[in-house]
Amino acid sequence: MSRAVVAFGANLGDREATIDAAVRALADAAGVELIAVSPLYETPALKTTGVDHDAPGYLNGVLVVETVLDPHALLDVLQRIEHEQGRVRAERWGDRTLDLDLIDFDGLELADERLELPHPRAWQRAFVLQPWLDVDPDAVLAGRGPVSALRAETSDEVVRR
Ligand code: PH2
Ligand code: MG
Ligand code: MG
Repeated sequence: MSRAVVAFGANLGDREATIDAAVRALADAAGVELIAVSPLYETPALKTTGVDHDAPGYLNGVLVVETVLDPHALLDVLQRIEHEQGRVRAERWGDRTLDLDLIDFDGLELADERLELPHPRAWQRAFVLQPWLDVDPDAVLAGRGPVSALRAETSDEVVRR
């Protein structure tokens, strides 16, 4: 059994309904057991050009799962759920109905053409670190250290729902 942290984000459509459906789909996926769901946070859209207060805001949070799947098989499940929830892949960091990102998988460090673990930008995003801390105050990000210390260094705005 492995333990994985999955971050979710949505900034188009009925964000909460989409997230609810995604959480249910992940809990129902073969070989995946849902362990924890974080509180939801309202966060301004981060674009490649910086924070964009004119873009629709995100609802962000994280899920903890236990799984018998390997990281790539879990990624397949996440991408299937994104697709089912109407995700269209357009521009990088563009608006989306649902984004599911694999953040951590048993503290594994790997990088290939499909997947980088841990998620390469998680360490600097309060919208990932804060909900992760809520469900696991002792969490550690592989290669970076305690999530609590990383969170203290971030300043992007997260407002708990
Ligand atoms: N995800 C992105 C880009 N920008 N901004 C917020 N607030 N929340 C996100 O989840 C997010 C983002 C790329 O995945
Ligand atoms: Mg993302
Ligand atoms: Mg993604």
